[in-house]
Amino acid sequence: MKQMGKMLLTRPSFKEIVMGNTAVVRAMVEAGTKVVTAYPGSPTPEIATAILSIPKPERPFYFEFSVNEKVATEVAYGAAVNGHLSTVFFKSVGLNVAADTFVQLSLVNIIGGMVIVLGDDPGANSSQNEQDNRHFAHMTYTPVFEPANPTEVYHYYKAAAELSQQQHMPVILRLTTHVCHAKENVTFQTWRREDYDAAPRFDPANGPYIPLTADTSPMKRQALRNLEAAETVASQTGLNRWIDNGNKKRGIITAGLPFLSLMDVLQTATADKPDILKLGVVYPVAGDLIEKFLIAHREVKILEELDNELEKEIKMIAFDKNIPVRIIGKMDSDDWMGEYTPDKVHDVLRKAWPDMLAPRTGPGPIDVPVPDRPAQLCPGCGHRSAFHAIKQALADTDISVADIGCHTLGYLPPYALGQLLMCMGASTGIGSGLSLFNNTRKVVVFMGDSTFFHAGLPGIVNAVFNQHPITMILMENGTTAMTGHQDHAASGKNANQTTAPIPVRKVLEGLGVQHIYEVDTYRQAKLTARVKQAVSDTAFSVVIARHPCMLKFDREQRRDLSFQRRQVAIDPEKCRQIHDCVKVFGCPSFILNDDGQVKVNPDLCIGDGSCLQTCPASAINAPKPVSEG
Ligand SMILES: Cc1ncc(C[n+]2csc(CCOP(=O)(O)OP(=O)(O)O)c2C)c(N)n1
Repeated sequence: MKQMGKMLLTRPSFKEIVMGNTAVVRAMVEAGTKVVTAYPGSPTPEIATAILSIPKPERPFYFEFSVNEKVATEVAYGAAVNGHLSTVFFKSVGLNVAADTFVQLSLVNIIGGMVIVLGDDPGANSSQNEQDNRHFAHMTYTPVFEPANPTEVYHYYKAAAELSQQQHMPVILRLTTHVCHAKENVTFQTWRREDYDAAPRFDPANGPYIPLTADTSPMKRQALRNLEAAETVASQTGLNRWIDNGNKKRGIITAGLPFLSLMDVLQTATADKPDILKLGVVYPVAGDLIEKFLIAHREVKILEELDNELEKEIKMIAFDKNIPVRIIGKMDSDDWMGEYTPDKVHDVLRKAWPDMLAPRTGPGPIDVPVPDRPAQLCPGCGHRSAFHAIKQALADTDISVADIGCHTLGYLPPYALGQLLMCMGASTGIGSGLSLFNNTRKVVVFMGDSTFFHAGLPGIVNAVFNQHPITMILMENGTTAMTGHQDHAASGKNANQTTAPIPVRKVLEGLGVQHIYEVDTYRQAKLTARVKQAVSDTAFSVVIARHPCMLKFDREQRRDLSFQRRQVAIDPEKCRQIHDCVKVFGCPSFILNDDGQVKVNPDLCIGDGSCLQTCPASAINAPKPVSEG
């Protein structure tokens, strides 16, 4: 058993330095969670890594990557109404995909309990936006527990599971990027594997489970009653902490990462430290506790990342209870954005109370100049070879639509393919719209193979059904590359066993796509020819541009001790310093020196040779074995 897997099943209490994403898995084990589902997305993929480190026979719960967040939510819900404590986890924007199911969860009697672990992404480190999913909680009367560090992740998951099991309602454990990835020495409690009665306990009499017409009102009433009960729990739970610094004038109400940053910043306070109310349950808030805190201070600053959800709740309490307190919320647009790092919290607090903190001196960690590290495709990436070839097939005026995945990076120079981007699977629909009233500019859309199954199919069906004459380039690399190589429906493997791959081509044929071309992306001339042909088709056409993810392939090869590394080299005799390898093909393995000579970076080149065809002077020598120094 892998080390991490062993650790996660350790029976006696122990201490270990772990990420929030690992701590939550131990909490799942201890809480008796029986079903866990997910769709990969940063900042949560390491939760799956930790789960998969426990070999399947030892794993105390069922785990799957579902094809998208909505299906993952439905599988977890189905298990929960059958009596099994379940959990679904995904990234912030995943909730948009799951929403059509998620918004009904609070209406139904979830007898087994269900925790929704969300990875929100303040600062949009790896997302299309920095949406604050607390809004969804308010809309659906769903409680939100928000930890600040891995220890809290561990305890809060268990508390969320308990509340969910008690009230039969969904509970959100809201993690953010920092909380997922921060490491801490966490003390874990003992765990005993209990005998589990897995008998299916679904009973329609526990319902109604059909939220329709006359039943929706009583169901909503029940959801509101559950929320009230959750507020009582929120008030009584030890998850809210009042830190008394003896300050009768000033207090701060905060939660999550801002709390940690606040503790850092207050070390340099030049005035009396304010009292702090750190909320662990951020929705519904503990009304009585907040009322007492407001009464005890003349000024209260609300310190929260992203939107002003706490501020609104707290101002309502002050208004309703007629409490004479100055509540300081968001002060300008900067306060609404980004992660609340210590520098940010320093600036936000100084706006409220300039006397409490001296101006920041010197650059903060985020102001320190660092070399640019633009996002780029890996050396040997099949997507690069594809973009290089596809560019030759299109006119400058043609329109290309990107989708979400590693291939999104095609929008960057030197390829500049993908002029619009929205969300997973959206490229085909957007491209279809762009093709209307447009007889002059070809429309090409990109999509990855994981996305194809996740949200790509409806747009394709629509294009076939409504006869939109666009070309889709399906960038098939056999994996969900961008989020760390999770398997998908065409991979031939799921999280638990080998499985028959669902071939993309057959799916397309089944959907009625008439024009399908398949090319290995390393065969650039052929790919260019196929794309030219596809864009001249008058119906919806698909080019399957296939090449395995080379990062995954290369890593797997290197595990073999007899693996011999290979690299290309530039032949200085032949090189005419045209620099297409750097400026047109753009592989990061090539370094352009000041004297115009091109060198190969030995740390980066994987010897795939996809660059050879791009040099007009044929100055790149075929990959040769390199001796390890
Ligand atoms: C709704 C949603 N869920 C998850 C993600 C995280 N995510 C980013 S790209 C991607 C899929 C990438 O796989 P694929 O489409 O095969 O393209 P590849 O990266 O392999 O080129 C995922 C799951 C997201 N951005 N949005």
